Amino acid sequence: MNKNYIDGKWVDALSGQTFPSINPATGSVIAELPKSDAADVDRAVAAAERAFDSWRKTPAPKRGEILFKAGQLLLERKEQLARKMTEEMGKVLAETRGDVQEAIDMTYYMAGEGRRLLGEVRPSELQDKACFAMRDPVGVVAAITPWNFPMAIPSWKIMPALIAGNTVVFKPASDTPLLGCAMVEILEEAGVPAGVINLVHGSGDVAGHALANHPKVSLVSFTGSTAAGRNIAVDAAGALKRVSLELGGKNAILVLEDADLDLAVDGIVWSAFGTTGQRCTAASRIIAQRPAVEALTEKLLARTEKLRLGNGLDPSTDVGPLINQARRESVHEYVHVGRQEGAQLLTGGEPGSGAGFFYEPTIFANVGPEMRIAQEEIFGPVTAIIPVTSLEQAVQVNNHTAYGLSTSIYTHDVQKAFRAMRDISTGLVYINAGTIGAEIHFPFGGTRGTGNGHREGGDAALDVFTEWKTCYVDYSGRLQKAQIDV
Ligand code: UN1
Repeated sequence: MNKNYIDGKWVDALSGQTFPSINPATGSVIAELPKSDAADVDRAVAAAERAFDSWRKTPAPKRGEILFKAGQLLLERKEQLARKMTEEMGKVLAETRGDVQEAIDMTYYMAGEGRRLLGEVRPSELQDKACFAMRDPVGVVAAITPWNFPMAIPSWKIMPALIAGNTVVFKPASDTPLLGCAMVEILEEAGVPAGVINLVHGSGDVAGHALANHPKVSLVSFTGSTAAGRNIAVDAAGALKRVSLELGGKNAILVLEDADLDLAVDGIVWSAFGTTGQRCTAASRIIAQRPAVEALTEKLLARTEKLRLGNGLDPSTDVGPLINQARRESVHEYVHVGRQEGAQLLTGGEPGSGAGFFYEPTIFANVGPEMRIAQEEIFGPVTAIIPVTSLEQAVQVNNHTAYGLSTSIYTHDVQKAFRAMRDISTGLVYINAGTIGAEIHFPFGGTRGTGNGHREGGDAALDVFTEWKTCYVDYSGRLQKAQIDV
């Protein structure tokens, strides 16, 4: 259903307006979706608010059974969802299958939490008194998600929110609305009651803004650009609204002189050009120790020049298109900036041919750590080789950006690997693997401008979607006073 989903019904925007979903590999319109505004958001939030009391009282294991069913439906439809995702978002089929798999994993994982949702039990300092802390849902959750992981990232937000007893208003990216519909159809079919999950399509500026600012929304969980995240945080501060932000990255792969260069090149190609560089975990910097630079560059260049651009549905394609024309212009602008800064363009640097929003995999060499292409998130298939002399310098350069999501280091030296793990200041660290490929049952997120201190995935997600309630039960039958000397 290419519509909004509010209070268990598929509906158009109240204004009757629509916007197109476009296949980025062909430029053609594949669907029209409701262009929602504050009035639609109001209805969705009201439905979520009404549904909250009965959902929070539904036993968590029962909520888990519904999520388990949703996981099964995702699994059954994995192939068809992956194809639809390639059509709407552009990345190659192997990756869209992975995206759906990540949603399956998260859904099953959170279904299991229905029989756990661990709290804390500790002894009381007083006799005949019990103390424990349990997790309460926060209320109506706004899930505002990006287009680069159209099923996986919504699942990171919606599944922990639902298992914890929250109700949700979901605003998927306006570039990937059909996958948002598919996710909600599955939740509906799995038995999520009316009002518990609601879907509102539209732009971030109008629908997203209205949702994030709605006074009845208790928590905003947002993944997207740092600029948009900052605005959400500023707006939410006045209302003391809970906000969980997952924002940009400027991730690096550190290649030390002793590294297995073929293995490193595998990791670089996958992390820099997979998803056409459109991951917040993408490797847009290669910080290489000088003795390794020449051989690494040669091998990387040879591999990169073999990559085939094309429609992600074609099995021979390695790299799909960028999501839209605006992104392509922005990537091209960064290539221009890199040239002006004096970096050496080794390969790529041009839009691909055809009607889609293709861009050639691009490598810059001799990049200085302070250049804009080494500091700013490009979100495209562009990576920059930065030569350094030592591990210490590599770590220092790595840590010195406005972001702090993911770092990888290639070395066989266990001492260096452990020093790097100690000193790298990003939320994710990989040893002898690229910067992408986080698993859903561990904390995911980053330091500095990558977020606001929260993590998705694992138990950490539950800390975002619940609030602690501590209960003290005095069964002594007399007044007992904590902390007071008798
Ligand atoms: C993102 O790019 O926003 O580790 C998320 C990874 C994926 C998730 C990426 N599992 O790259």
